Amino acid sequence: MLYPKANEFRQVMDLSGFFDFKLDPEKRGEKENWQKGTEGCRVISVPASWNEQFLDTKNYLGFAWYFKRFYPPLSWKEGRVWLRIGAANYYAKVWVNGEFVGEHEGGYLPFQFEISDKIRFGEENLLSIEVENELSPTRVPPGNIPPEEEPRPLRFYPDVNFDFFPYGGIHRPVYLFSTPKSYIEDITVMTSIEGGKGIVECVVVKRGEDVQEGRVHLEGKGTKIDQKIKFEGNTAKTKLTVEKAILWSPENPYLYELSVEISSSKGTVDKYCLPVGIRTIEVKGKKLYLNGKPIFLKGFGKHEDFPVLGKGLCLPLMVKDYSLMKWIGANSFRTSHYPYSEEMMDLADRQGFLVIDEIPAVGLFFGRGVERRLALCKQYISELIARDKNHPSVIIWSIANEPHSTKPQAKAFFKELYEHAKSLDPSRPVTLVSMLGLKEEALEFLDLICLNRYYGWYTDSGQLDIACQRLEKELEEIFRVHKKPIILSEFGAGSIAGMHADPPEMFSEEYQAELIRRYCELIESKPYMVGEHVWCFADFKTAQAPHRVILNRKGVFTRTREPKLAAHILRKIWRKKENG
Ligand code: BDP
Repeated sequence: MLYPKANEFRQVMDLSGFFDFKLDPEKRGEKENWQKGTEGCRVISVPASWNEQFLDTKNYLGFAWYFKRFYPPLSWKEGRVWLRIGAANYYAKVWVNGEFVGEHEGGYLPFQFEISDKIRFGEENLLSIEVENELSPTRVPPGNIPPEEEPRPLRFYPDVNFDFFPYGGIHRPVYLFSTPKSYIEDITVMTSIEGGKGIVECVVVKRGEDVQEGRVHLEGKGTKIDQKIKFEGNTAKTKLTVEKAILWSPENPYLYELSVEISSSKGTVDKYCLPVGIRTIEVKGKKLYLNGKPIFLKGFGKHEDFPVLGKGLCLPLMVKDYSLMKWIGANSFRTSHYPYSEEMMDLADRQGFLVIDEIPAVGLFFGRGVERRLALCKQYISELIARDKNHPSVIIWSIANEPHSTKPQAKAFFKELYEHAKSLDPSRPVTLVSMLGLKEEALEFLDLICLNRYYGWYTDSGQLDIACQRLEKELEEIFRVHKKPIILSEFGAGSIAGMHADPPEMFSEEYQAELIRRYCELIESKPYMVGEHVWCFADFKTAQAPHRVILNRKGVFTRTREPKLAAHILRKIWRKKENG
């Protein structure tokens, strides 16, 4: 799925901004034809969650409607017109001028529909989007699970089976864009290295019978390659060889520019440009290799989360987060616990961050409705790989976070997801982020192991000596059994900024800093450990429960991005390593 980009053949119109908005708690909208517009709306901003824009929507879980009036440019008449929504949580239905155009389940991946036959040129058009964020055990991520099916000592309000706030609404941009009638539907790029040469394999998929051929052009420092492509059916494949390739890496995130053109007998009909980073990623023995060299991941689990915006895209915040991650010496992060925006992935490519890209499979359980959850996870994997396959920054796919894999069918469930991901992308390692450790049977077939541990916090509270002993013992055991590289994908402690204690005590900045320091020291002493991701980058909003103080406070930055003591300590640890 290609991100909408403008050039001489394609135009993009951003519909983000103010929309008309109306809650529909009784689900009357569709029956009463709100798809054609309705009275009594208020103004809402898109992209952003609805929860904190008003006083009465904070905990709203239900149906809501968004309306926008727009004029498509007359110059789009000859081609095709598309509508694309970056993400809407959780379920969206779309109408144009009262006519249904499509629907999408899942809150964190883009969806698009061709609307050429619904649009009216020279007139005002109406876009209506119904979004609904009810919690249900058969959704992924799940919520409202009856206690007898999934016993939990602490339940959140709202009743989510995950530790972040169930924000609702249109969270990413809404674009109208045009393509020519015959157009480039998809491009897949895979890179490898042979000696000093970079190999760039491209697969181009087109639509349009009049198109039989085209060209691919790759350009960069000292490189200019131009190659003809011929379509067989709708697909054309080619392989480009870059002599003396400049490899993409965190130290030098070099991007070549690939441009693909397709042509009919009348000449070029469509074009699409894509940045390409030439790199390899591989698990071998107990190490993870980037471009054939062992790499150690330093970084965080994060969230898309900020006051008022909720989970809405905010570009300045994104730039700020990357600058803080650079400042602290991180080289990577995990998109815990759902795919982040496409804009975030573009910046990761440009700034040289390594990303563990995760589907929204958090809080999975294996009771009733498991088939539906499996189908959804497969859909998310397909959509995520289609969206992010061309990003050099993405080095690992994560197929779940902390599943409650206590039932026997969990192993087969994850085997199916693992094989699905591998069949779509054989070039990247696939993992699952586990809390069960050796009891997680999927560790047998995953390419590498991601483990979350909270010794010294949820267990052995306040006792860092014991915590570190337990961690060491467990890591050694897991490696002895599975002989695979391990990333400690979550560890940390809550701290309330400004709270101090000496000797360190839970919730003080000192305790959080000391726990993180000791964990890092231990992790870095083990040759099979290939990464440390602190939980969490910044404090974030959760649903309400007795173990949360308005926010989850495990951020090394506050929710508004002020550094806590742990940030300064991590900076010392991570920057020291960088300097040798
Ligand atoms: C882990 C989860 C993460 C939580 C974290 C915590 O993966 O979503 O926020 O623990 O409890 O279990 O802080």
